[in-house]
Amino acid sequence: MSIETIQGVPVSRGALSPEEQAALLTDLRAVAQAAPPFSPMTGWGKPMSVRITAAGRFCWFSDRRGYRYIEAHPETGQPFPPIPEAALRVWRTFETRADPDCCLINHYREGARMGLHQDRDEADFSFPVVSLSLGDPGLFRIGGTERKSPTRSFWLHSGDAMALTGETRLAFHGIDRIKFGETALLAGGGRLNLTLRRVAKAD
Ligand code: MD6
Ligand code: FE
Repeated sequence: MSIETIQGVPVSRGALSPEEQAALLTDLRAVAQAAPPFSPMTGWGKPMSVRITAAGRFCWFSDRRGYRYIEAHPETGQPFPPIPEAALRVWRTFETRADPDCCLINHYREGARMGLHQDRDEADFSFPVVSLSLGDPGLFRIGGTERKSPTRSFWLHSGDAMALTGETRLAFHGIDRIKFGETALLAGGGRLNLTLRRVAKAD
């Protein structure tokens, strides 16, 4: 697996082959069965346009009280299923000190987007956040550590992995739009993004 630098971000294009993507998708369907995707509320009381669920110990959650990591599904009360092996393999190409304890799964349907945000509720910023894209292309925007910092963008395609690490670990980033219906990976179209991270301090 080769890692190139695109706009200052380490990216592994085609980190998963089409066959590996299809196999991972089967695992992700099982995750979604056990832990049904939901649309968290934003701070303004509007549901987010992406639907999310998770694998691993932690899941990101948001409601009118703010956002936080949770360890039980908000509807079923059950713990989240284990992180699929293929996702762990991708993480290990970027970070070998410890495995992630959270794999957020974002599902973008037609018109869904993700506003500029920082991921900064994890215990140890020396660990990266690793992202893996599946399905329709997404236009990823990244800036600096201030919301007003200048930004640059590049497309993430199915099977691409990348990491926010070092200088970019706390950079603002988001997804402006997806090219809905460009791939047939997901029945019904759309994009899945997995973000792998360590929420708790590694022992
Ligand atoms: C997405 N990604 O690609 C949203 N966060 O759908 C993220 O929010 C993200 O790609 C941290 C690190 C990498 C990411
Ligand atoms: Fe993020």
